[in-house]
Amino acid sequence: MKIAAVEAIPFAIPYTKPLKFASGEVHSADHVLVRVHTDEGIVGVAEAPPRPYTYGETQDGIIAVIRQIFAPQLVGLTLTEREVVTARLARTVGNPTAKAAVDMAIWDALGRSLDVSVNALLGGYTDRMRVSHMLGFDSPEKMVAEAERIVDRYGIRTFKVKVGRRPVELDTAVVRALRGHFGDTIELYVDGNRGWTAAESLRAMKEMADLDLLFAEELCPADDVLGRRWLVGHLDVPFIADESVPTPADVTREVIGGSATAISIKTARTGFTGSRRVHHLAEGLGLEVVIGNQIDGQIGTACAVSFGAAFELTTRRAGELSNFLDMSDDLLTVPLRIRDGELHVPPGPGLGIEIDPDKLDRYRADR
Ligand code: MUC
Ligand code: MG
Repeated sequence: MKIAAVEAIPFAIPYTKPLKFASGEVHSADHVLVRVHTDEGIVGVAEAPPRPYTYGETQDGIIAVIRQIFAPQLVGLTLTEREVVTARLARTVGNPTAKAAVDMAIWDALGRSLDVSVNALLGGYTDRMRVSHMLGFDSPEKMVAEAERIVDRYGIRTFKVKVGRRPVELDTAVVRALRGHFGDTIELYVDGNRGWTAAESLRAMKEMADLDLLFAEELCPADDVLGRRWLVGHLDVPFIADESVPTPADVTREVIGGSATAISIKTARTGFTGSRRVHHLAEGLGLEVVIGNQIDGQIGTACAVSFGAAFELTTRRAGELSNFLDMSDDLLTVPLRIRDGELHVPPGPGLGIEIDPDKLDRYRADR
């Protein structure tokens, strides 16, 4: 079965609650739906979420690179030639979410053609993950109220608190207020999106030393090479590399250089093929991993949970699988549901999801 066409369709779905963090903010899911068509009529899907302030990709740029550069190199390959796909995409440096979406849509098509789930193809460790929710910038009172809503409504008990690029005292007050309100009934960690210097990061982490944080993520830029190494050496919690590790080679560089001690695996960034490489590398090095979220919609979240639930290592920690809760709608016929703090892998072949044609019609941004 051969790849006959690769489609890239822009869509836009407003957020009911915009997410704000140190490197940007998101008010609308201006994503790209990627569909891989085979010559036998099977269609695999995935979504690419552009994050211009992180990787420089835009919705228009993703569409252009898929249509003009990637699709012509992939048409005619079979669904099982995924390493050929990977090698061809790797000729282009960058464009991580465009590459990842193409890769995942091919895996979805493969699963559908074999009548097997992608989760089973990848490893099939379990069918669900515990969920971690991201709390964007707001006042301490509003962030505690939001966490309370998420606990009550979805049973989620792990929170990643966005910090950085605003007064350090405000960020630490948020984390202190959350711990004060919930006591030891929730897990907490912080993500700076490169918003602090190394010295600010250490000051903040010392100030929060009594708050029992699980991790610190990307508090300062990886390009502050010695500063970040110094910071990581002074911390007594794992330091997660996120946007500094868009490829397995970056993981090696950051970890061997002493600038990271844990890894965020984002299927939106490394697809299934690259995420598997990152997973195996992390396992071999004995690193903690967290399934991260590139502020994915439900298609991307189905990808993340299919991958995260496929391996033992990725299920040890709650996965970031809930950003879609802040969106006003989505494209799936059967929406994802988080219950009792868990998200199940959608049942069925491939990713187990279907695109609702009416919803796609309503939200597509190319007409
Ligand atoms: C995260 O973990 O950083 C925000 C920016 C980005 O690139 O990803 C999100 C979430
Ligand atoms: Mg992050």
